[in-house]
Amino acid sequence: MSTKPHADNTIITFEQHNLLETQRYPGSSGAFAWLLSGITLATKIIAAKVRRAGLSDVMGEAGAVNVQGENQQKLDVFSNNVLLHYLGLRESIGILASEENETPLVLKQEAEAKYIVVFDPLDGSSNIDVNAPVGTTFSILRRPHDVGDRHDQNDLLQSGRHQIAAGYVLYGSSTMLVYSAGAGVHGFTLDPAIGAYVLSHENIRMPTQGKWYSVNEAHIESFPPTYRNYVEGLRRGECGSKRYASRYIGAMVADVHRMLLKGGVFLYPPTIDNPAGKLRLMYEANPIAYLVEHAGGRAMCGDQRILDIRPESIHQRTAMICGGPMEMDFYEKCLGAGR
Ligand code: P6P
Repeated sequence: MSTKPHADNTIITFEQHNLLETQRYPGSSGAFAWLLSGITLATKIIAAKVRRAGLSDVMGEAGAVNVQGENQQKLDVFSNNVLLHYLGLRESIGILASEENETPLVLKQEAEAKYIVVFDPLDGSSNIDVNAPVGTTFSILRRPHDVGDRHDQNDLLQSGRHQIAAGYVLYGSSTMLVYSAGAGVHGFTLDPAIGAYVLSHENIRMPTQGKWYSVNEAHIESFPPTYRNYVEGLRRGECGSKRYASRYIGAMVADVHRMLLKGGVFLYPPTIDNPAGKLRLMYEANPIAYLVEHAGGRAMCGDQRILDIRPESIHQRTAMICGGPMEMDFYEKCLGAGR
C-alpha cells in the first residue's frame, strides 16, 4: 500500500480516481461517477457538522427512537437527511435504504434508475458527545435484471457478494473515505483546505498478522464457546505465537479501519442481548466484509461467509468476525475444533 502523494506531489482526487477506473469500462455513461459524487458531497457536509458538533446544536438525542429501538442522536437525523437528499438527486438511484428509515424509499421506476444504495448514515453516533470517532457506511447494489418493470423494496435483498461497490467514511482524527469497486481498496483523506477527498492510501492490503483483537469483552461470558475460546486463544499466544492486546472504540468503522491498516481481527459475536448478533447485515456487515475481502482478509458469521448470507429483511442483524489471514485461519481452526 502506498501512503505517499505521488512522486511529483500531483494529487489524485476521488473523482479523478474513479474517472480513471471508469475508463476501464468503455461506453460507461458517467452515471456511477455522478452517484458517487452524491456520497462525497453528503459526507463532506456531515464531516463539517461533526467537526463543530460541540459548537452547534447537534449533540445529544433527537427525542425519537429509530426502527432499531435506539434513541436517535441529533446528528443521526441530520446525517440521514443529508444523504437522502443528495443521493435522491441522482437519477441513477432507484432505491435508497437507511438504518434510520423503517422501509426503503423507492424513488424512481425508470430503467436508468439501475442502482440501489443502502447506508448507515452515522454508525457509532453515541460517540459524538464524547468526541470519539464515528462513521458512515454504504453499499451499492444493482437493480436485479430479472425483475419486471417495477422497482420493489425487495430488490435490495441481495447477498453481499452482489455488491458492485462499498465503502465507509471515518470521521476520526481526519476524515477518510475508504472505498472499493472491486479493483483494490483505496483510502482518500478529506483535505479541508481544498474540500476534496485526496488519494492517501492506495491499494490497502491487510497485514498477514496483526497484534490486536477488537471486541466488547464485557459480553464474553455470553459468547458461544467457539468465540470465547478464540479470544482466550489470542491472549494466550495460540495464533502465530503472538500474545494479542486489545483495542476497542465502540464504533465499528473506527475499529475496522485500524484492523484494515494494521491487521488483526474485529468481532461482534452473538450475545444474550443480541443472540443474532448486533451488526446490521445490509449496511454494516456487508460493506465491511466486501472491503475486508478485497484487502486480503475474510469476514464470517459462524461458519458462513458474510457475503453469502441471503438477507430476509433490510434491517436484519448478524454476528461478524473479520480479520487478516492468520487471525481468520486461527478462527476456522477453533470452529473446526468445535471449541
Ligand atoms: P457495543 C454502534 O452502535 C455499533 O453498531 C457498531 O458501530 C459498534 O461496533 C457496536 O455497535 C458497539 O456495540 O455493544 O460494544 O456498544
